[in-house]
Amino acid sequence: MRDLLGLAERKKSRLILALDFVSGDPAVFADRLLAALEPLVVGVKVGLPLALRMGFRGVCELVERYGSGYYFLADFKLADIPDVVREELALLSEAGFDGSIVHLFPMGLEEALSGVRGHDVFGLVAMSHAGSRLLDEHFEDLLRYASRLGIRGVVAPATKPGLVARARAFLPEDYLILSPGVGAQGAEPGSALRHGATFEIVGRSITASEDYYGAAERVVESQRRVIGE
Ligand code: NUP
Repeated sequence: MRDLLGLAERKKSRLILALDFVSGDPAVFADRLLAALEPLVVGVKVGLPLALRMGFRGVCELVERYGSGYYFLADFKLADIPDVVREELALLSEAGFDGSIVHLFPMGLEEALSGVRGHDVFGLVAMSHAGSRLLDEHFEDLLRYASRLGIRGVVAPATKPGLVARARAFLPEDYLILSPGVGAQGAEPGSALRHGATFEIVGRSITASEDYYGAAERVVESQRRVIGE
């Protein structure tokens, strides 16, 4: 399993690339991005749209080909009965993923999540879009639950920096906070780090850019100004 913080130190970056939307052949597109962005990007978050376009075998090949340079995170937002979540995590781990994002609202996941060895779990405690009322209303509950689970960390939205700050203040120190919503959804690069996030998840503002290397470089430069590197 790849060392997320070790890779971040080495690359002096806190950027996790979200791969959802592709143009052209998905395998060619992903290949081109991952071959170029390794110096800047710490982790690659694979979303369901990419997996549906490439097929799961294609995703596994990507993980195998680029596994030495990136931490691979599966964002399939698992939300099921504990036995099924346990099986999903075991299969994603077997496929080479280092971590997965899960919904916490089904609750009762203690055993399912603690049984996963060598695979990080990140729980969603709020979502980045404006209408996520139900989750946001239960933010404190979800945070408390996340902190009891002994997982690797949480996903909290860069678009709602107050929630990132509250998550940082509440969670155990060793919990990581991954923040999506930077770029296409409006948050500025570096802003979530300033509020206590450990990593920023960025998708379309890089993947849809003609100059994706330049776009990633600008994100990482902003991040370096915050983390002082
Ligand atoms: O609350 C969330 N918001 C969010 O955007 C939780 C997420 N996991 N994401 C994911 O982050 C979303 O699925 C996408 O893969 C990425 C943001 O991409 P973009 O808006 O930077 O393109």
